[in-house]
Amino acid sequence: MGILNVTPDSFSDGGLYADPAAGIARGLALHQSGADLVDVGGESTRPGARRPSQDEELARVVPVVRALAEQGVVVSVDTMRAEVARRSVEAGAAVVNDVSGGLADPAMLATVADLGVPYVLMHWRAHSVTMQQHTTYGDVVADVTDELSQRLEAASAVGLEADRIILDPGIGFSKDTDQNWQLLAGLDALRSLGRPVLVGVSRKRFLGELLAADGVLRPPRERDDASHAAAVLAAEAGAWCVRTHEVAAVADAVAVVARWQTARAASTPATPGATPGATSTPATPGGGAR
Ligand code: PMM
Repeated sequence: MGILNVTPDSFSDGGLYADPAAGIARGLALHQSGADLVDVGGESTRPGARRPSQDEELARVVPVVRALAEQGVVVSVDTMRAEVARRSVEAGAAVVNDVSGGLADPAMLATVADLGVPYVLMHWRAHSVTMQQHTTYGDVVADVTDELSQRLEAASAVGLEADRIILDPGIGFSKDTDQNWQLLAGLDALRSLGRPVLVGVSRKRFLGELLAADGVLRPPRERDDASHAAAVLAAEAGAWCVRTHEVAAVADAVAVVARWQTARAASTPATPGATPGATSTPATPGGGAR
């Protein structure tokens, strides 16, 4: 999944693609670099970000979604608003990616149920302004898995069935650095919910902290090598999709992981009682499971 933030204020690429023509060109470039999905977002979710109005978000997102979809790009729309999801799908988006897992807008789950597209349901506790005040967990892996499971139930209750849902632990959202690492190391727990898992680590702060020198965080645009390593580890741990700013490198890297896994599967004797492919994959348009 290639990241296209058509915002003035995202943490690593804010302002670069705020102009629709620049956003469309970037989306096409991500597609040509090997992105199975291009994720178009019009609201920055960096800690402390101000929310745009719905009209601002629509004006940023819909023209870019439409132009990319018309040119054959499989687009997901990164939004917490049901109306933006609806208008984007009408403009050609194939997937709704909601970082709030349906909590920010009470109409979201029913809207997506009605739209009939796949839905990325991310773990979330609060909007960006206060999200880092909500990092209390007993066991972060167990609690995130449990809260996602409750969201699956909420989705099912309004007719959005689990077979259309992709789960995401929400790296960096209401988590401190250690909690992010624990979640990445504990992806198996999330996978036990039986849904494909999407992981977004690209250029995030916890990598900047890992690579800090003399107490100064590594800047976002100098975190790509670490982001790629984390994406590879997530893919190896069974992530179905990884979200990245640098598609070409990550597409090559996950191709290596996939080939490695195929070779391992061929050389490993079948375990009695194991269920191959226990995680079913939603029919993501154009998307091969990675
Ligand atoms: N992270 C960001 C935005 N959208 N969507 C999903 N599903 N998962 C994520 O981890 C995620 C997301 C924030 O990062 P950005 O500003 O680089 O887009």
